[in-house]
This record gives sequence, C-alpha cells and structure tokens, in this order.
Amino acid sequence: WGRCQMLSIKGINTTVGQEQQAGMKEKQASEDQETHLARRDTEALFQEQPETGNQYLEDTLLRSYLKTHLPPKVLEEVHQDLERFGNCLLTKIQPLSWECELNPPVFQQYDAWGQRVDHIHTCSAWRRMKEISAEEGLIAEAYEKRYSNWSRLYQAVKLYLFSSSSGGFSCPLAMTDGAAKVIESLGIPGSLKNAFDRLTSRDPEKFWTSGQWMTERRGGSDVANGTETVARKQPDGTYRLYGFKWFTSAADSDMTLTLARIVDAEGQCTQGSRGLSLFFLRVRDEKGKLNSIQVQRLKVKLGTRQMATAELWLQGARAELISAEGRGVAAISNMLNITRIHNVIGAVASMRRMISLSRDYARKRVAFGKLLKDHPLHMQTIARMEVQVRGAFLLLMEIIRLLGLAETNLASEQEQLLLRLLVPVAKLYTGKQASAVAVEAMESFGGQGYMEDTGLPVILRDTLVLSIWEGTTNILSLDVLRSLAKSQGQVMDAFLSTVQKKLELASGTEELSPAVQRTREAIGSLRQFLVAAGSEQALTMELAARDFSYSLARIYTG
Ligand code: UCC
Repeated sequence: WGRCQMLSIKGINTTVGQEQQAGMKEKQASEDQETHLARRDTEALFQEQPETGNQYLEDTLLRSYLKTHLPPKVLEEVHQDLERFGNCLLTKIQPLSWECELNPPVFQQYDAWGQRVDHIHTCSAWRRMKEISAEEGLIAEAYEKRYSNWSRLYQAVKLYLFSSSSGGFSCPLAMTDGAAKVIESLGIPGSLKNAFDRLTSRDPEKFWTSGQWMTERRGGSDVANGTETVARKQPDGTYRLYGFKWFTSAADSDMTLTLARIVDAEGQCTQGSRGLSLFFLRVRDEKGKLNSIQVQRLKVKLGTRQMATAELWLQGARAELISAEGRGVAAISNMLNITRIHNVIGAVASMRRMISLSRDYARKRVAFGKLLKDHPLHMQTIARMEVQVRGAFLLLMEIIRLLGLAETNLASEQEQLLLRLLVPVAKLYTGKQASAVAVEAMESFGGQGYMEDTGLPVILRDTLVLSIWEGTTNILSLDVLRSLAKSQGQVMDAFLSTVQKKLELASGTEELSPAVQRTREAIGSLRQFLVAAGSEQALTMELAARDFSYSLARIYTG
C-alpha cells in the first residue's frame, strides 16, 4: 500500500521547484508509511499478559475445602492470614522469585590469591526467601501445633501457595521440614535441640535450612548399594565422614542429614542397607568455614536453576550419629516421606499455576474472531486439566489431613496405614500428572508459551523434576509394594475399606451415581488382580507395580 502511494506521487506533473517539494513530500510520505507500518506490525504482536490475582482468594476449591474441614474458629484465623499471604505473594514474593531465576548461584572455587574458598554465592532475593520462610512460619507452623491436627494442613496450604512463587526455595524447605520431622521422631535429643529449634524457628536470624545428602556416584535410587561414604568414630564419640556426595540440593543449607557406613576397628564395614547409619552434620562453622568438605562443582540442571546443587567431597566432615547403627534407611524414611509430600504440594501448585494463567489468557486472547474462552475445544482442553488438578489437590489434602492426625496421635491404625500407602502413590502419580499438565497448559498459550521470557518455560522445567527427585516413578511404585509387604497387606485393607465408605456416602447423591458405578467397577478389577497376582511369582507384582499404583491413585482420587 505504501509503495502504491509513492508511485502515485511520482506520477504527478511538476515544475522544478515543485519537483523538489514533491521529492520532500515523497520522502515524508514514505517515512510516515514506514513508521505507521512498523508500529502496526509491532502492535499486531502485542498480547495481554496472563496474570493471576490473589492465589488464595481465587482458588475456590481450596477455600471450599478449608470451609468444609476446618473448625470455624481455626478457619477464621487462617483465612485472614492466607488472604494477607496471598497479597504478599503477589506484590513481594513473586518479583523475588523471578530475581532468583535471573540470578542463579555462582560457585567461586578460589579467591584472587589462589586460596581455595569454595564459596557458593547466592542472590539477595534467594536469601530474602529464607527470611520470609521463617517470618511466615512455613516450617514452624507444623511443629508449633497451634491448631492441633489442623496445623499441618495450614502449613501445607501456605507451602502450596508459596510453591509456585518461591523461586525454588520450596526445595530447601522440603528438606528442612524432613529434617525437623526426623529429629522430632527421635524425641529431640539434647544434642539436636539447637538444630530443631533453628529448623522450626520464626526468627530469620536463627532459622536454619537443611540438606538431605543421599545420592552418591553410584546412583540415587539404589541407596543401599550406592552409598560409599564411610564414618570413622573419634575418641570423643563423634564421627568423621569420608566420601563423595554426587547430588546435594540446596548446598547453601546450614546443616544436613546424610547416610554413611560405620567402619569398625579393623577398617571393615557392612555392605547393603544394614550397613547404613544416619548422621547429622553442620555444613559450615560459625565463621562460615566448611566442615572438612570440598565443593567439587555446581550441577548444570535442566531446571531448578535458582538453587545450588553441588557435588561435595567429604574429607573428614565432623558428624553425629543419630540413628541406631545400621538403621539409617529406616530413620531417614521419615524425612523421605515428608519431602515426598512436599513434592506432591509442588506438583499440585505447579498445575494450579499453569491452569490459572491459561484460564486468564483465555479471557484476554482473541483468535478467529472471538476470545479463546468462547472456543469450546479450547475450553474442553482446559476443563480436562482442571479435573486433573482438582483431583490431585483433594488427594494432597487427604494425605495432609492424615498426617496431621498421625502427628497429634489422633490417627487410627487404619489411617496410619492409609497414610503410609498414599504418600508414594500420590508422589508418583502427581509427579507425572504435573509434567503432562504443564506441557498441555503451555500449548494453550500458542507459541508464546514457548518463549523463555514469558516465564512459562521456567515453570515447565521446574515441574519436570517432580517425577525424578525424591524417588522416580518406578522406585515409588516399588515403595508401594514395600508398604504392602511390610504391613502384610493391611495397607490394602485400609485402602479398600476407606474407599468403600466414601462410595457409600457418595451413592446418596444422584448425580454422582455414574462416577460411583465406575469406581466400583475399578475396585472390582483391582480385587481380581490382587487375587490373581497372589498365586503368581513376585515378578508379576513387580511388573505390575506402576500400573497398580496408578490404579490406586485414580480410584482414591475418584
Ligand atoms: O536427595 C534428593 C534431592 C533432594 C531434593 C529434595 C527436594 C524435594 C522438594 C520437592 C518440593 C517441590 S533426591 C534423593 C532421593 N532418593 C530417594 O528418594 C531414594 C530412593 N530410593 C528408595 O526409596 C529406596 O527404595 C530405598 C532407599 C528406601 C531402599 O532402601 P533399602 O534399604 O533397600 O530398603 P528396605 O530394606 O526395604 O528398607 C529399609 C527399612 C525398612 O524398615 P524395616 O527394616 O523396619 O523393615 C523399610 O520398611 O526402611 C523402611 N522404609 C520405609 N519406611 C523404606 N522406605 C520407607 C518409607 N518410604 N516409609 C517408611
């Protein structure tokens, strides 16, 4: 169009002066057109950014769950705090989270004068996250038990809201919670009182985070055979640890729990799981000097780049034995179950965030002459994701409810068994769900979803780890079988009778009858499978472990 205009100007008969004038006019017109075009081109690329408001207020399922389950007095107090926290996330914490992404940790091995310093530099936003975690009681809440069995739920809801705005700080919090849980389950021995107080402190000056060093060079799943680290007893009763920890998340943590094999007087140690014991150690002393540890390097990861994950050489790190000798795996399983629950929190939070953004975008973005929200196929896709996240959310809340009961000695034996079974089931299922939902939700932004600076790829990358760390899907499926074997099938009895009760309640509601029917059929198949598998070799159950666990997750969620 601009070119045509220029040609028509050129075609006008003129005198010399007029020609000059016409030349200027031509130039001006062409510039105007170009500017106009350029602006129009850019404008055509403008799209309104998807946003969320207060994540607590906007989460109707969360609010309805709290209203249904919390005692009114607790609800009133919790509601006020969560509304305030939701605003704080929006205005203060989310910007910090982006800063953490833009300023990942940097490892400095030597100082300018050649001295080995092994310093991990973290950004100020990351350090601020630590302070906020203390101030908000993100760990403390669960241990103070102000609201008895509901304190765990309250804490989990705050973590759920915090998770997708935390810039990766959820990871150290998961391990901190796990470490506090282990120490609490040991009866808070005198030597660990200071650590426990700090892990559960609301004072940013006092607050500590913990690591969980389980993964060594020979692998992270087969802990029993992969752990090479040895512990040598010292005359004062402490131990010195020697070994290589291959994947230590949040390496800037203040303390850690870790496994090692105690060496006897002859220098021998027991191999396998029975040779592993659990140790507590401080990573640095008061002056910041590493505890006979060398940082080999930081890991280069697909996601969770905000957080320093390191390879560490333990070269005689001073540590305290905190489990019975040879009971390390059983002792650290208290930590694992907590970090696995945090993993579920992260999975549900990630799905919720992606869908919230997707929904908002559908209200703003026009394509084919109407808003995305008015395209039925688009809405069907979002609705399917919404069903996934709602199911996952309710499964998460159920686990937290059971955990709260167990921690306040209010859980029946059946509830404790159910908790043991549902933790690996939920971890393995929601980890996979979250990855699938994050990919699907990304697509709902079209090509924009693939653009790095929208922040959406960050969410995807950080979500993909959820099915890997804290036990992969297959390892967790085997843990489901472990819980069956250890309880001699009682976890299944607890599962089936609880589901049966829920179905009886649901069958009173007419609209739910097709869902009730389908769930009953699924249970029928599950029972048949269990009977058939009972007469087969162990391999049958092992091969079926993943599908079996998925069935448990779907039935319970249903
Ligand atoms: O460290 C990592 C990264 C940190 C980042 C964390 C951030 C998370 C944040 C999320 C927020 C968004 S990743 C490291 C992950 N590694 C794992 O998860 C380990 C995976 N491997 C396993 O889980 C294995 O299956 C092992 C280690 C448990 C297998 O060991 P064993 O020794 O071969 O297993 P056993 O012999 O079956 O179990 C030993 C004892 C048994 O008790 P007893 O001796 O009384 O019969 C088991 O019943 O431990 C007990 N046990 C458990 N008890 C084992 N697992 C459990 C459990 N889950 N709950 C209760």
